[in-house]
Amino acid sequence: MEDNKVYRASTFAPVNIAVIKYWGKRDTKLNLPTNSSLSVTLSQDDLRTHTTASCSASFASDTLTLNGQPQDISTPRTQACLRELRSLRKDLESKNSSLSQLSSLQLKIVSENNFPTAAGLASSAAGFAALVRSIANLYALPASPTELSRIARQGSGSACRSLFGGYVGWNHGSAADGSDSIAYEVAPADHWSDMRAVILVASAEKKDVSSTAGMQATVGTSALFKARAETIVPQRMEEMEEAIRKKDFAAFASLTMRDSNSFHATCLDTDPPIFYMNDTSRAAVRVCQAINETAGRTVCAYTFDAGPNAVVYYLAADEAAVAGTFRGILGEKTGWEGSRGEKVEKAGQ
Ligand code: 2P0
Repeated sequence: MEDNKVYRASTFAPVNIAVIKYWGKRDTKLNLPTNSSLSVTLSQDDLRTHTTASCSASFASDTLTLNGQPQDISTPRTQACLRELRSLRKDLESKNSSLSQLSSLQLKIVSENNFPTAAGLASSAAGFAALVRSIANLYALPASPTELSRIARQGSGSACRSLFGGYVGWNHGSAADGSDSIAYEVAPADHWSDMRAVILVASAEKKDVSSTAGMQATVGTSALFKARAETIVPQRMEEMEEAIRKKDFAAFASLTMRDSNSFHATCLDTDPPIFYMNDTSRAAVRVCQAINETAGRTVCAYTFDAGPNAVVYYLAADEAAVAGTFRGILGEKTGWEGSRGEKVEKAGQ
């Protein structure tokens, strides 16, 4: 191995937005969820993380920067991802002595998000997916997206779903070591390629209550949570997979909106209550209802994550009725960031 040679690999990872929400862990160390979840991966032409991983004997320590700012790489979650990836590379090196000993070199990881970090726009999902895949590429690991999803999950639960495009499930699994808590493809993007998402940025501020802290407060105190995890979500997972298989937008939309409401209801049922949606969010719900009523059929579906921003799913044929309506009112509404607060994404990529 040349002394100061720098080995390098880069990747993009897209944001995913859940339509059946992950909220609650049965194991906080391994990020094992109490319920399964399902998401749509957005186009990586739009919201995405770009990460370059490099390693060299000239690097003194592992480092991570995000948007030019040094990050703490010593957190147990990041360390779990690095440990697993290095161990897979070590296995390869032990089987093939002609391979460079990259597993013993320090890593430099450089990430850029092209959207606000930690504002409920799934930044940790794209972030850990890109981190894991860039290092897997650097190490030339023969790991499948499923195997990488198991590793990325330990960085951030929702990250496991960003290793796949299209419509993606995440099995809660039952093994204590998390080996079966992995993401899987429900349908590829081209199965339902006219799905679109408009993102309404009510606030690009960092959220008050982190997902990790919020979901464990819900697990510990919400009476509604048990019913959601044990009964409501398992049934919705089946119904949502069927809606996607049949490309039934009305069913997809109804399940998406109801599951967002159910998730935010458990947040409100947490002691002390957690408010992620605000007045602007509720205005977006009412606009969606009005759009559907005017159309005389369901043409759009809102969903909110751990923040006030709305993601509204619709089909390309209804672009004018949905994105057009939001475009028409954005400039007039206080609370929205004017036209900058609206972004049309191609979903299901
Ligand atoms: C989701 N969210 O399914 C849900 C809906 C927020 C609301 O996954 O603690 O950042 O890193 O595993 O993945 C946000 O939680 O939490 C999330 P950790 P994560 O997309």
